[in-house]
Amino acid sequence: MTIRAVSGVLLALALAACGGDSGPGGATAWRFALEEIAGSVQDRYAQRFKELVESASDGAVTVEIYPYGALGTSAQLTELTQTGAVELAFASAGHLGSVIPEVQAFVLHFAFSDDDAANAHALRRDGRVAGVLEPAYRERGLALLDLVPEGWMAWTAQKPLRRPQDFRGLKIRTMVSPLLVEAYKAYGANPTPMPYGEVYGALQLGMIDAQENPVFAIQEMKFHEVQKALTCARHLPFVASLVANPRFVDDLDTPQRAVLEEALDALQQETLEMARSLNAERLAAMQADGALDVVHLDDTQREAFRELAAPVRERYLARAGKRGAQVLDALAAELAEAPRADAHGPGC
Ligand code: 6CS
Repeated sequence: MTIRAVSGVLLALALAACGGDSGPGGATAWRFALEEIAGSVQDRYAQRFKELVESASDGAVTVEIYPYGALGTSAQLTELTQTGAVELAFASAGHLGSVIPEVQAFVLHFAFSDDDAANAHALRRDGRVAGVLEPAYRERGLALLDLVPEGWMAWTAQKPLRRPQDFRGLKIRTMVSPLLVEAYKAYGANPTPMPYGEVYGALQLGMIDAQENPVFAIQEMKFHEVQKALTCARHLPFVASLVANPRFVDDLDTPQRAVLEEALDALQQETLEMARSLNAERLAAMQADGALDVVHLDDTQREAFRELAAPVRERYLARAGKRGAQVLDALAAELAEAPRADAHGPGC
């Protein structure tokens, strides 16, 4: 979509705001903006959300999904949600750091466990972590509805990245949260923040050497076609937050609030499996091509990164203050209590 076309869509949305536009036959339309393209984890989540909401509301509510590219960058989607031009959007931790510094706990390497089921448990809607973050979102004009782990981040580059020395001088693209820059400087890399839509071109032109994303995204954005190796270090899960316009949430009538809550609760049971299966499927598809070298780091190799990443925690606390410390405490407490089923699920 061209910039002019995007501006046209934005203007139409701004004029239609806010609180659920009136759709065909008097149905209320909830606009839901994604940071990812059709077929992604966010798209699967949104399609299922649409199905659940439309069926439970008996057609009184319709959900309009806007995939990445329709409305703008992640930062723009967050602004559209704050103004009420869209009711719902995904806002990933990697892009939200300058708006909500506390959420950058989710980009701290090795702050989570290496068990994705335990991490999903710690991020559940009614858990302590979400409880600490809710007011932080509200103060910045966003309602936090859900925290969605989308899979392990993987590094892609022209070579496997087995040791911190492999990062020396490496131009690695990061999302724009300031703490991600600190995280990669700690490994000696040269981190380069940029929006998602620019990554493929930057890799192709050699403006950057490497990037990180969950496996499903690497495949659908075709990053593997311009990179030679994929390294799985389980250093970080990719965490997106589902946000809503606060007035939209506060003004929902009782039946619509129940429809929303039920859909979110149902999705909470389904998301981990949804992300696991998509990531495993896409990793297998990329490996079947034979062109990509896929490397899994063992615990000793991961330890070298963990040591270098540890001091970045202090930088997080300096940026996120007392509530930042509460987020880390809540995360540690949840992980300590989380049931451990499968320390190495499928995929990366
Ligand atoms: O790398 C990014 O910028 C993006 N990656 C994913 C998987 N989702 C949204 C985010 O904007």
